[in-house]
Amino acid sequence: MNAVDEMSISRFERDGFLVVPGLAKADWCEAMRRCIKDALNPLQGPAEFEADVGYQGSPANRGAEGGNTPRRLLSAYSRDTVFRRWATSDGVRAHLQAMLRTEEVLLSQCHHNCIMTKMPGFSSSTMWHQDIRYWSFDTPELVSIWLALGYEREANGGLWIIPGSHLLTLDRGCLDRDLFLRKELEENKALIEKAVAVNLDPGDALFFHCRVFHAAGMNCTDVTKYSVAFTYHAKDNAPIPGTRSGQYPSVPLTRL
Ligand SMILES: O=C(O)CCC(=O)C(=O)O
Repeated sequence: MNAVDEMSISRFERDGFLVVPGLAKADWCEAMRRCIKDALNPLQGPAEFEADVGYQGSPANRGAEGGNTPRRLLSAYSRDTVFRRWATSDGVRAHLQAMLRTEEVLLSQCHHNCIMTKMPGFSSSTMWHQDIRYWSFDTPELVSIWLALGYEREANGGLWIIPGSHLLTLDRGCLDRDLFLRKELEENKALIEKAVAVNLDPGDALFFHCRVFHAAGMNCTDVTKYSVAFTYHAKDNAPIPGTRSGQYPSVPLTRL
Protein backbone atom coordinates (compact mmCIF):
# COMPACT_ATOMS: atom_id res chain seq x y z
CA MET A 1 0.00 0.00 0.00
CA ASN A 2 1.29 3.50 -0.85
CA ALA A 3 2.30 5.49 2.21
CA VAL A 4 0.17 8.58 2.78
CA ASP A 5 1.69 11.20 5.03
CA GLU A 6 -0.29 12.57 7.96
CA MET A 7 0.46 16.17 6.95
CA SER A 8 -1.37 15.71 3.67
CA ILE A 9 -4.34 14.25 5.50
CA SER A 10 -4.34 17.15 7.99
CA ARG A 11 -4.30 19.58 5.05
CA PHE A 12 -7.22 17.72 3.49
CA GLU A 13 -9.14 17.93 6.77
CA ARG A 14 -8.43 21.65 7.11
CA ASP A 15 -8.99 22.72 3.48
CA GLY A 16 -11.48 20.12 2.26
CA PHE A 17 -9.25 19.23 -0.67
CA LEU A 18 -5.83 17.91 -1.55
CA VAL A 19 -3.95 17.72 -4.84
CA VAL A 20 -1.75 14.66 -5.23
CA PRO A 21 0.57 15.30 -8.17
CA GLY A 22 1.17 12.48 -10.65
CA LEU A 23 -1.00 9.88 -8.90
CA ALA A 24 -2.01 8.34 -12.23
CA LYS A 25 0.82 7.04 -14.38
CA ALA A 26 1.34 8.62 -17.81
CA ASP A 27 0.52 5.40 -19.71
CA TRP A 28 -2.76 5.01 -17.75
CA CYS A 29 -3.70 8.59 -18.64
CA GLU A 30 -2.90 7.93 -22.27
CA ALA A 31 -5.04 4.75 -22.25
CA MET A 32 -7.93 6.68 -20.67
CA ARG A 33 -7.65 9.51 -23.21
CA ARG A 34 -7.69 6.97 -26.07
CA CYS A 35 -10.74 5.26 -24.63
CA ILE A 36 -12.57 8.58 -24.20
CA LYS A 37 -11.84 9.68 -27.75
CA ASP A 38 -13.19 6.34 -29.03
CA ALA A 39 -16.31 6.79 -26.90
CA LEU A 40 -16.91 10.26 -28.31
CA ASN A 41 -16.59 9.32 -31.96
CA PRO A 42 -19.13 7.95 -32.53
CA LEU A 43 -20.72 8.82 -29.22
CA GLN A 44 -21.27 5.83 -26.95
CA GLY A 45 -23.83 6.64 -24.27
CA PRO A 46 -24.92 7.16 -21.62
CA ALA A 47 -23.96 10.81 -21.81
CA GLU A 48 -25.05 14.17 -20.51
CA PHE A 49 -25.10 17.11 -22.90
CA GLU A 50 -24.42 20.82 -22.45
CA ALA A 51 -28.11 21.49 -23.01
CA ASP A 52 -29.01 19.10 -20.15
CA VAL A 53 -27.09 20.86 -17.39
CA GLY A 54 -28.96 24.17 -17.68
CA TYR A 55 -25.96 26.13 -16.39
CA GLN A 56 -24.97 29.68 -17.29
CA GLY A 57 -24.02 29.67 -20.99
CA SER A 58 -25.69 26.31 -21.75
CA PRO A 59 -27.60 25.99 -25.03
CA ALA A 60 -31.34 26.21 -24.35
CA ASN A 61 -32.11 22.70 -25.58
CA ARG A 62 -30.64 19.75 -27.47
CA GLY A 63 -31.89 21.17 -30.77
CA ALA A 64 -30.20 24.56 -30.22
CA GLU A 65 -26.74 25.28 -31.60
CA GLY A 66 -24.23 23.34 -29.48
CA GLY A 67 -27.02 21.58 -27.56
CA ASN A 68 -25.67 18.17 -28.47
CA THR A 69 -22.17 18.87 -27.13
CA PRO A 70 -21.31 16.06 -24.69
CA ARG A 71 -20.52 17.40 -21.23
CA ARG A 72 -20.13 14.11 -19.36
CA LEU A 73 -19.75 10.49 -20.40
CA LEU A 74 -21.65 8.69 -17.66
CA SER A 75 -21.10 5.28 -16.03
CA ALA A 76 -17.33 5.58 -16.32
CA TYR A 77 -16.73 2.63 -13.97
CA SER A 78 -18.47 0.15 -16.23
CA ARG A 79 -17.12 1.58 -19.50
CA ASP A 80 -13.66 0.07 -19.54
CA THR A 81 -11.04 -1.62 -17.38
CA VAL A 82 -8.77 1.43 -17.67
CA PHE A 83 -11.22 3.40 -15.54
CA ARG A 84 -11.78 0.56 -13.07
CA ARG A 85 -8.03 0.08 -12.71
CA TRP A 86 -7.54 3.77 -11.91
CA ALA A 87 -10.59 4.06 -9.62
CA THR A 88 -9.48 1.13 -7.47
CA SER A 89 -5.71 1.60 -7.67
CA ASP A 90 -3.45 1.33 -4.63
CA GLY A 91 -2.71 5.07 -4.46
CA VAL A 92 -6.40 5.97 -4.66
CA ARG A 93 -7.36 3.42 -2.01
CA ALA A 94 -4.57 4.38 0.40
CA HIS A 95 -5.51 8.08 0.31
CA LEU A 96 -9.19 7.37 0.75
CA GLN A 97 -8.60 5.00 3.64
CA ALA A 98 -6.65 7.74 5.38
CA MET A 99 -9.14 10.51 4.57
CA LEU A 100 -12.24 8.52 5.46
CA ARG A 101 -10.44 6.88 8.39
CA THR A 102 -11.53 3.38 7.50
CA GLU A 103 -10.16 0.31 5.75
CA GLU A 104 -13.55 -0.26 4.14
CA VAL A 105 -13.97 2.19 1.27
CA LEU A 106 -16.64 1.90 -1.43
CA LEU A 107 -17.00 3.59 -4.81
CA SER A 108 -20.48 4.99 -5.50
CA GLN A 109 -21.77 4.20 -8.96
CA CYS A 110 -24.54 6.79 -8.47
CA HIS A 111 -22.57 10.02 -8.20
CA HIS A 112 -19.93 11.48 -10.48
CA ASN A 113 -18.78 8.13 -11.96
CA CYS A 114 -18.17 10.06 -15.15
CA ILE A 115 -15.74 11.52 -17.61
CA MET A 116 -15.96 15.28 -17.92
CA THR A 117 -15.57 16.44 -21.51
CA LYS A 118 -15.42 20.21 -21.35
CA MET A 119 -15.38 21.21 -24.99
CA PRO A 120 -14.45 24.51 -26.58
CA GLY A 121 -17.30 26.51 -28.08
CA PHE A 122 -20.26 25.40 -26.05
CA SER A 123 -19.06 24.70 -22.53
CA SER A 124 -20.96 26.36 -19.72
CA SER A 125 -19.73 27.50 -16.31
CA THR A 126 -20.65 25.77 -13.08
CA MET A 127 -21.63 28.07 -10.21
CA TRP A 128 -20.55 27.67 -6.57
CA HIS A 129 -21.99 24.53 -5.06
CA GLN A 130 -21.41 21.59 -2.73
CA ASP A 131 -21.73 18.15 -4.34
CA ILE A 132 -23.61 16.76 -1.34
CA ARG A 133 -26.61 18.99 -2.14
CA TYR A 134 -28.46 16.27 -4.04
CA TRP A 135 -26.88 13.20 -2.45
CA SER A 136 -28.48 11.15 0.33
CA PHE A 137 -26.21 9.22 2.68
CA ASP A 138 -26.29 8.59 6.42
CA THR A 139 -23.65 11.30 6.87
CA PRO A 140 -22.20 13.95 4.51
CA GLU A 141 -18.77 12.34 4.53
CA LEU A 142 -17.86 11.43 0.97
CA VAL A 143 -14.72 12.16 -0.99
CA SER A 144 -14.47 12.60 -4.74
CA ILE A 145 -11.40 12.27 -6.89
CA TRP A 146 -10.97 14.40 -9.97
CA LEU A 147 -8.23 13.10 -12.24
CA ALA A 148 -6.83 15.53 -14.80
CA LEU A 149 -6.01 13.89 -18.12
CA GLY A 150 -4.63 17.14 -19.49
CA TYR A 151 -3.64 20.55 -18.15
CA GLU A 152 -6.42 22.23 -16.15
CA ARG A 153 -6.23 25.98 -15.74
CA GLU A 154 -8.68 28.85 -15.41
CA ALA A 155 -8.58 29.36 -19.20
CA ASN A 156 -9.93 25.89 -20.01
CA GLY A 157 -12.52 25.79 -17.23
CA GLY A 158 -10.40 24.39 -14.39
CA LEU A 159 -11.88 24.12 -10.92
CA TRP A 160 -11.93 26.74 -8.17
CA ILE A 161 -12.36 25.79 -4.52
CA ILE A 162 -13.09 27.74 -1.33
CA PRO A 163 -10.65 26.23 1.19
CA GLY A 164 -12.24 25.20 4.47
CA SER A 165 -15.79 25.70 3.21
CA HIS A 166 -16.66 22.05 3.92
CA LEU A 167 -16.71 23.01 7.62
CA LEU A 168 -19.23 25.85 7.24
CA THR A 169 -22.88 25.69 8.18
CA LEU A 170 -24.67 28.23 6.00
CA ASP A 171 -28.21 29.48 6.40
CA ARG A 172 -30.54 28.24 3.68
CA GLY A 173 -30.89 31.86 2.54
CA CYS A 174 -27.28 31.90 1.35
CA LEU A 175 -28.22 29.47 -1.41
CA ASP A 176 -30.51 29.90 -4.36
CA ARG A 177 -33.34 27.63 -5.50
CA ASP A 178 -30.88 25.14 -6.97
CA LEU A 179 -28.56 25.31 -3.94
CA PHE A 180 -25.88 27.42 -5.62
CA LEU A 181 -24.27 30.20 -3.55
CA ARG A 182 -26.14 33.48 -4.13
CA LYS A 183 -23.34 35.66 -5.51
CA GLU A 184 -25.18 38.93 -4.84
CA LEU A 185 -25.06 38.51 -1.02
CA GLU A 186 -22.26 40.41 0.76
CA GLU A 187 -21.48 37.46 3.06
CA ASN A 188 -21.12 35.16 0.06
CA LYS A 189 -18.93 37.69 -1.78
CA ALA A 190 -16.51 37.61 1.17
CA LEU A 191 -16.50 33.82 1.05
CA ILE A 192 -15.94 33.67 -2.72
CA GLU A 193 -12.98 36.05 -2.41
CA LYS A 194 -11.16 33.28 -0.55
CA ALA A 195 -11.41 30.92 -3.53
CA VAL A 196 -8.27 29.43 -5.04
CA ALA A 197 -7.76 28.09 -8.56
CA VAL A 198 -6.83 24.41 -8.68
CA ASN A 199 -4.20 24.06 -11.39
CA LEU A 200 -3.71 20.46 -12.40
CA ASP A 201 -1.28 18.76 -14.75
CA PRO A 202 -1.97 15.44 -16.49
CA GLY A 203 -2.02 12.61 -13.94
CA ASP A 204 -2.68 14.93 -10.96
CA ALA A 205 -5.54 13.88 -8.69
CA LEU A 206 -7.68 16.34 -6.77
CA PHE A 207 -9.34 14.78 -3.71
CA PHE A 208 -12.23 16.92 -2.46
CA HIS A 209 -14.80 16.65 0.28
CA CYS A 210 -18.45 16.51 -0.78
CA ARG A 211 -19.24 19.63 1.29
CA VAL A 212 -16.49 21.87 -0.08
CA PHE A 213 -17.78 24.70 -2.29
CA HIS A 214 -16.37 24.62 -5.80
CA ALA A 215 -17.04 26.15 -9.20
CA ALA A 216 -15.57 26.18 -12.69
CA GLY A 217 -15.63 28.42 -15.72
CA MET A 218 -16.06 27.79 -19.42
CA ASN A 219 -13.41 26.29 -21.64
CA CYS A 220 -12.12 29.32 -23.52
CA THR A 221 -9.35 27.44 -25.32
CA ASP A 222 -9.68 25.38 -28.48
CA VAL A 223 -8.78 22.06 -26.84
CA THR A 224 -11.23 19.79 -25.01
CA LYS A 225 -10.50 19.24 -21.32
CA TYR A 226 -10.90 15.63 -20.15
CA SER A 227 -11.16 14.70 -16.47
CA VAL A 228 -12.34 11.55 -14.72
CA ALA A 229 -14.40 11.83 -11.52
CA PHE A 230 -15.36 9.17 -8.98
CA THR A 231 -16.92 9.44 -5.51
CA TYR A 232 -16.29 7.24 -2.48
CA HIS A 233 -17.76 6.60 0.95
CA ALA A 234 -17.06 4.45 3.97
CA LYS A 235 -18.93 1.15 4.23
CA ASP A 236 -20.68 2.34 7.40
CA ASN A 237 -21.96 5.47 5.63
CA ALA A 238 -24.72 3.93 3.55
CA PRO A 239 -26.88 5.52 0.86
CA ILE A 240 -30.50 6.04 1.94
CA PRO A 241 -32.60 3.29 0.33
CA GLY A 242 -35.02 4.52 -2.31
CA THR A 243 -32.98 7.65 -3.15
CA ARG A 244 -30.87 8.32 -6.24
CA SER A 245 -27.80 7.61 -4.09
CA GLY A 246 -29.01 4.05 -3.56
CA GLN A 247 -29.89 3.35 -7.18
CA TYR A 248 -26.82 1.25 -8.01
CA PRO A 249 -24.64 -0.85 -5.72
CA SER A 250 -21.41 0.65 -4.44
CA VAL A 251 -18.20 -1.19 -5.26
CA PRO A 252 -15.84 -2.19 -2.43
CA LEU A 253 -12.21 -1.19 -2.93
CA THR A 254 -11.22 -3.66 -0.30
CA ARG A 255 -12.36 -7.22 0.29
CA LEU A 256 -15.17 -6.80 2.84
O1 LIG B 1 -16.19 21.18 -14.61
C1 LIG B 1 -17.07 21.84 -14.10
O2 LIG B 1 -17.66 22.71 -14.69
C2 LIG B 1 -17.43 21.57 -12.66
C3 LIG B 1 -18.02 20.24 -12.41
C4 LIG B 1 -18.46 20.11 -10.99
O3 LIG B 1 -18.26 20.95 -10.17
C5 LIG B 1 -19.17 18.93 -10.57
O4 LIG B 1 -19.46 18.07 -11.40
O5 LIG B 1 -19.47 18.84 -9.37
